[in-house]
Amino acid sequence: MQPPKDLSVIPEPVSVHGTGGPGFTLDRGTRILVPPGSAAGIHVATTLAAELRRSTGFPLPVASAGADDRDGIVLRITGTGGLGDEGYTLEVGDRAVVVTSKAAEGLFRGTQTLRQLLPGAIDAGSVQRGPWRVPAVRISDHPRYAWRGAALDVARHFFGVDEVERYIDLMALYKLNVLHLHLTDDQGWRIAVDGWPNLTRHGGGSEVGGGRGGWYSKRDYQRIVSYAQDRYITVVPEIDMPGHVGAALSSYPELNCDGQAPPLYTGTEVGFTSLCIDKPATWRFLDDVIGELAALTPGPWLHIGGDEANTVPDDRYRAFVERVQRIVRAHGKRAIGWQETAKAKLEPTSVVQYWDVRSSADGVRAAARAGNGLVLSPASRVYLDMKYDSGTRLGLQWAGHVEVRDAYDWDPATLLDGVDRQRVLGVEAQLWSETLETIDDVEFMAFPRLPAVAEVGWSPGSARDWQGFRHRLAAQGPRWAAMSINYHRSAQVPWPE
Ligand code: IFG
Repeated sequence: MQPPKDLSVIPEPVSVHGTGGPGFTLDRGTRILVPPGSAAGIHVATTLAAELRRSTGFPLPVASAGADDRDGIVLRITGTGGLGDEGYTLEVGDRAVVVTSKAAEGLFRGTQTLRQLLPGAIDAGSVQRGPWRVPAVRISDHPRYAWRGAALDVARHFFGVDEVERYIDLMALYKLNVLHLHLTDDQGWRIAVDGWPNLTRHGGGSEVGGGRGGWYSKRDYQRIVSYAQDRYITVVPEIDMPGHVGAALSSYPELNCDGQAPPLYTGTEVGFTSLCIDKPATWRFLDDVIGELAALTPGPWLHIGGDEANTVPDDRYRAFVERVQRIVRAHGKRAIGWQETAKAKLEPTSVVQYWDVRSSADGVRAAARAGNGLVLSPASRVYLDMKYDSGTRLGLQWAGHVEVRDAYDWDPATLLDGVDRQRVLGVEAQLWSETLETIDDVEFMAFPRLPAVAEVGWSPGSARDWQGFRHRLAAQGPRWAAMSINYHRSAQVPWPE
């Protein structure tokens, strides 16, 4: 049976069927039932309960499901199933909503769909009037790509823990599962390193335009990591090297070839800095930084940057990348680098992130042919710091204007010809902060384009079409208003009045 016409779930699930009947109504007596003994399942349930209690005012107790328990929101973990760890089924009857998955991660993804099946007011931060109806549907769903990322540049302008947690909340609603934090650049160093305290004490104290900057203590960084983990989002920290290192060079004279520490840079040019590749101090520095960051990062990846090292000759660059990969491996992590790193001999587990649509992708193709995985971030599609159009106050435009449809209407499987589809691990939206100073700025550039990229990463290519998406996007407007998201009312989307 056809699902209700006004259904708006983003990303579009693999399959949605109407099941007839009145559907389910959340009320004061609703309980959230979890598999007995599953700590992860209980965690998913308590996260959901907290969100639903806030806007309904209902008690929504979390309880262990008895064998004959049928009523309420029932979360089930099967431990098996072809939909994978992130896949789930969601069945809405008149007495229960049942979310079933092989693993707790899939339950969490399914609860994001449940949120979107409820009226947008369910996501408000205060008690709203119901009724809280869930339409009678049966959904079976699982992601197309394993890597569905969003990158946030906290180096050009610093964003505090609360602001990063807000961004994580917005990512989670659209089933994104990788947060790439661009922690270091010419304008700022944002993560404390015990062995090199000046990196933050000096290098963290500024930003583009000369503002006060800021940085994460190890405790702050761990808060971000656990907040992300609670939402099944993996943090991928980036220490950009050998270029984009002005804040580190300004913090330690010995890192500079001439022994002189330049002043902190507050402009927005790129490509003019580099580590002093032949100095022993540089390699002590890199081993300490990578080692301390790896110890703080539960995820398997460490991003080594590698972009725009314009002052480094190719042979020195290749030797640098090859040596840094070995350090990353020695600290138990796998390297991911921008597409320039494909010039070097990559380790089998290293991943190449494609971004620069102005230059040849032949190196990326060669890496894919050699078996390396790719993450696709084509700037003309997913660089959300690009202006929507010439009227956008914020943002840059070196890759052109990126409207919502540009971010949506492309296929990662066919973006780069001559690349085996199996090599594409997924997609990642970038948000560089040269022109972004507040979380409102971040939200304006990320919404509505981030949900578009999320659907590109999650939904089957066959299920995606721009006309259908733009209407589902419009129906998210009231939800974003309820969440106080400062979104751009793109003229491409038929927003409800
Ligand atoms: N390219 C630079 C970023 C940032 C960006 C702004 C990459 C990999 C332009 N490198 O994107 O640091 O300046 O759009």
